[in-house]
Amino acid sequence: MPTALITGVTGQDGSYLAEFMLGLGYQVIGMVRRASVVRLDRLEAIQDRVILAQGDLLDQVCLVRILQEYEPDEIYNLAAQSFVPTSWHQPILTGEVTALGVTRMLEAIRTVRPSARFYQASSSEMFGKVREVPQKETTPFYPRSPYGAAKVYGHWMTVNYRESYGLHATSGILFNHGSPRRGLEFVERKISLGVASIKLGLADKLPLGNLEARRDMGFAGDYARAMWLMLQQDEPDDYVVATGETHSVREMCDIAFSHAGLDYQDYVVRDERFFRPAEVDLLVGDPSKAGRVLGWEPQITFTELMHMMVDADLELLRSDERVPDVTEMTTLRR
Ligand code: NAP
Ligand code: F7E
Repeated sequence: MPTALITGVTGQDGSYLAEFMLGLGYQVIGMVRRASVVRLDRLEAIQDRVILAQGDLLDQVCLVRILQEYEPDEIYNLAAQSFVPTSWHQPILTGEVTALGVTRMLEAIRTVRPSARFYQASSSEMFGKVREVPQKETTPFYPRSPYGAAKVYGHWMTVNYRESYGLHATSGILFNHGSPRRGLEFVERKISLGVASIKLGLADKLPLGNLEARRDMGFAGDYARAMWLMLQQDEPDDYVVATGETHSVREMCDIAFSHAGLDYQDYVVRDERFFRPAEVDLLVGDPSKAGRVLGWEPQITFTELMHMMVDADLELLRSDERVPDVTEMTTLRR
């Protein structure tokens, strides 16, 4: 039974990847950082089958120890400070975790587990102010946030450890992907939860920032499969994972509100606090290499994703569960 280590296992992607790999027969080690209240909600269905290892990307020694103890065959580095607005509030932390954290893991691998295959969760945010449309593996980077810059560093360190030390180190350049498990502060989840709240009479407005930004957005479950496929290749490489379509935040609103029988124009209000110091206006990926080499293609369309998320949030709000209001935590003063 091969062993996989997943950092960021408590996150959206970590939970989908862990589920997928358990289904393939892997032993899954999930790295979890210490918190005063441990949140394993996304792992509820598989918690008894994932081995949890306490660790943090800020701590080099614990990474070495985890690799020594579990001897993983595959390592998926999904942990990051992943919310772009927070990266302006906490640029140093974002650099420590999202950028240097990659080097800490690569150094641990090089030192104690050089045979392991490594996956780095790179991001379309690296393309930022895009130099080419659509964006592909060879498109130059122009990050527009501390988060984007940190991901560029992590990407290049992955490439450098591959070329310098011969590690099987792969960078997956993933475009936006959501799901019912998406963090509440990301726009597609904020919209789906907003629609559900309005539909059930729990809110009457949805404050949003830039409605004209365009994103290439797929379903997280499809993207987890692509991560695994990348590490099954004989040679490590870089891959863009995307749908090839782009949609504005306005279109996201239209699709989500319409699904609940509502008109978004009656509820969405412009809120300056959600505009960013620098915006990424247009992302659209060219996933043809992933299709050709990995045989990967997305199964869930953008519209299906938005419908799935609205339905899941309606169900969530109809249950007794309390949903925290994260709005005030995620605003940005310019
Ligand atoms: P997410 O839901 O925000 O999950 C991030 C994970 O990282 C959580 O498990 C979090 O743990 C963990 N983490 C944060 N700081 C850590 C630290 N210092 N040490 C160890 N773990 C830490 O993110 P996601 O959407 O699943 O994304 C997964 C990865 O893909 C991230 O690297 C993200 O930057 C990247 N990415 C995401 C997208 C997307 O659209 N979703 C696209 C491209 C790339 P806690 O639960 O304890 O907070
Ligand atoms: O913003 C606009 C906002 O925060 C998307 C992360 O997973 O994908 C994600 O980063 C767009 C931006 O995601 C609101 O200005 C308008 O243009 O959902 P987001 P992101 O910044 O694209 C990449 C690939 C990652 O790697 C990241 O980890 O939506 N927008 N109004 C808003 N965004 C938010 N969050 N909230 C609003 O009210």
